[in-house]
Amino acid sequence: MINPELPSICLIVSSKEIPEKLEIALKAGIKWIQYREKELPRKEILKYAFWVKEITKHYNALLTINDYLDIAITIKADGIHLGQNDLPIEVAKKFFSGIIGISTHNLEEALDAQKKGAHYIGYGPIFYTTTKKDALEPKGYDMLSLICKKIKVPVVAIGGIKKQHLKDLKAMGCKYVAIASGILVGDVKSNVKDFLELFQ
Ligand code: TZP
Ligand code: MG
Repeated sequence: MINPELPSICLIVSSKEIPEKLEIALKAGIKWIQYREKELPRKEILKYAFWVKEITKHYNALLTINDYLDIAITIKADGIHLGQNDLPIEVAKKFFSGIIGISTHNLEEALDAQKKGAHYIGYGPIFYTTTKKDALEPKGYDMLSLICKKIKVPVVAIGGIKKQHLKDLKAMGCKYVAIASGILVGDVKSNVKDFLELFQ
């Protein structure tokens, strides 16, 4: 796979949002879902992953799976998202021909992921977040702006991003964001509408 077309907004969901909030978001126009589950046993995660796959397929949206390559392969997901402590990208590439995204937290990690063939990188957390339990200190805008300039594959900004940040993010050349609470807390339909209007 070479340079997949990625939608500009990735919505991160867990089992808590399946199926209601997930379906509202997709109906409202979200075209990229990442299924991310940290708490459940693997068997349960697989069940939810099949369910998300069915729903995203219905809405013609892209689906990436966080952490679990075996599950991504089993459900025929479009992509896998791996952290710095997950399976190395070189190994994932041997078994999976879909989209591979890598979480990064500094320029070195971003350059390394790009060199090893990541199709996109995640970078963050940009702001404070409670969604990720072990999130690092917020990185702010400056390094994001540099990373967006230096990295050729899509850079997906993540962590605490809300509607009010989108204008600044766009202005610094950031074309992709991954969002959980900014869309999932409150009125999902109207949040999606605002995000699409402000960022697409
Ligand atoms: N990785 C870095 S921050 C984060 C993840 C999964 C959480 C994103 O969620 P939110 O609610 O948009 O901060
Ligand atoms: Mg991970």
